[in-house]
Amino acid sequence: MVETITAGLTTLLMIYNGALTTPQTTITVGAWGGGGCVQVADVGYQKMGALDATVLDAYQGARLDFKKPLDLTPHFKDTKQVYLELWVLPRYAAEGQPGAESYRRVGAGVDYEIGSPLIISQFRQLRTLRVALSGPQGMVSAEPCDLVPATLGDRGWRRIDVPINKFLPRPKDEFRVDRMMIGGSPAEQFYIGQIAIVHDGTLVQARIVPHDTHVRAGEQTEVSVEVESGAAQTAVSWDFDANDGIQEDATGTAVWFSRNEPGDYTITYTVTDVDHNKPTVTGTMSIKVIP
Ligand SMILES: [Ca+2]
Repeated sequence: MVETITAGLTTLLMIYNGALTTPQTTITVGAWGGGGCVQVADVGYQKMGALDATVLDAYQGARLDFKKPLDLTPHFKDTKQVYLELWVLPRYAAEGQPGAESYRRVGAGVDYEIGSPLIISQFRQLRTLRVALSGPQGMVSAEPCDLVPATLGDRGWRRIDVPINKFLPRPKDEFRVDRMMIGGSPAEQFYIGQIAIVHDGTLVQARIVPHDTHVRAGEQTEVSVEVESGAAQTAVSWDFDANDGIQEDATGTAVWFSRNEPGDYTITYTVTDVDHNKPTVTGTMSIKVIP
């Protein structure tokens, strides 16, 4: 079954969707090293249930064993558009949710938007995940898998898309998986609501946010782009003066532009897929610096 889960992404293989028994396999969960993983009934409005995972470091965390090995062979062939996707929710964020109708601010790192179903939740500690897959043909692992803010979903659930070609070493031919291990650091507890193999054929798109076209010499003005990149993580680099070539004067989706010399400046932005799977996007904007 192929279902659309977010714009441009389609599910190729649902590995875990809240229940330990799926049409594909039966899953047993447990600890990997000193970590832990148990199935729980209902968290953060996730109706189906979730995995309650504890990771200690990159080599200790959650373990999922598949009774019937998952055949990932086809998904490791076309690696530029295929991702292993996990939906995760920091545990304290779910515990703090007082109810759908009464969001409130509950301390550093957790912002409940009043009257909106969107809850922005940061992990307290966890910064990177490490995911390993093993089976008769060996073991592959991907690290670090960054928890980037841009992949926030509804109600604090966070989408982590790990490019399949980040898993090393690359399987040669057949690749069947009977165990998945999820570690991370620094240590944290979080819920896993869904694990799937997804396809993303979309391209990176960048849109210039309206900005000042004139600025006084020495004064700052903000320039920014809105980036849509599907499952890919991107980085934005800026050059403030195309006359002397393209360098990196600033990084980030929104940056401050300032020049001391009056004149017409061509600003160039470059949006790069950090995993180099999607083509780079560049564009320019103009600003006149007046005396
Ligand atoms: Ca330049």
